Amino acid sequence: MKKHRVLFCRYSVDGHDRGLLTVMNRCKDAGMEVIYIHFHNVEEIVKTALQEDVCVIGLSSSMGEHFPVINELSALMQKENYDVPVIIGGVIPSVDVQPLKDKGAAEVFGPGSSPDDAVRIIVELSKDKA
Ligand code: B12
Repeated sequence: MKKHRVLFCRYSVDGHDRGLLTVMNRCKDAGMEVIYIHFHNVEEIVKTALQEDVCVIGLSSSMGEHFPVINELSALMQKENYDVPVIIGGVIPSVDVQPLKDKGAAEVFGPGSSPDDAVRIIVELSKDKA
């Protein structure tokens, strides 16, 4: 399998990393290249994604900042004319899933979601780019 490159990020001062670490390890086990940054703003996220030429951006948000981060990221990506699928996980209420998708998230992984499903979706989303 060709390597899938994924950028995982925790936004701002969000220190919750247990779920994200599980997902990242599962991705590595599946043969993906994983790049991980944390405590970054959206400008740094987009800059890193471009530099690293990633197939998918995976955000983690557990401090109730999922709407601001998706809004800011989508706006910046549009401005830069940069198009790569963005997925988001973390402590996200189920009622927020569809609104997040409407705002640009390709998929949303809340509490109790399966890391194997995340791997499967990432492979699917990056198949044209890997
Ligand atoms: C453990 C925990 C902590 C630990 C974090 C340890 C660590 N290294 O992660 C500690 C004690 C450090 C902590 C601190 C704080 N916490 Co806390 N914490 C929790 C708690 C109890 C569990 C989170 C967890 O680990 N769950 C287990 C993992 C496996 O699940 P998960 O994170 O949801 O991940 C799953 C999916 O979401 C998915 N996933 C996650 N990210 C991503 C990313 C991608 C790309 C993908 C595909 C999937 C994915 O993968 C997992 C698969 O199932 C939650 C409450 C809760 N019920 O969730 C509060 C909670 C998240 N914490 C909260 C708060 C307020 C804080 C503090 C501000 C408390 C304080 N006053 O100091 C600080 C913040 C510190 C900081 N700077 O971040 C609030 C957040 C409120 C909000 N959303 O608005 C919560 C919801 C508690 C609450 N009910 O109030 N916390």
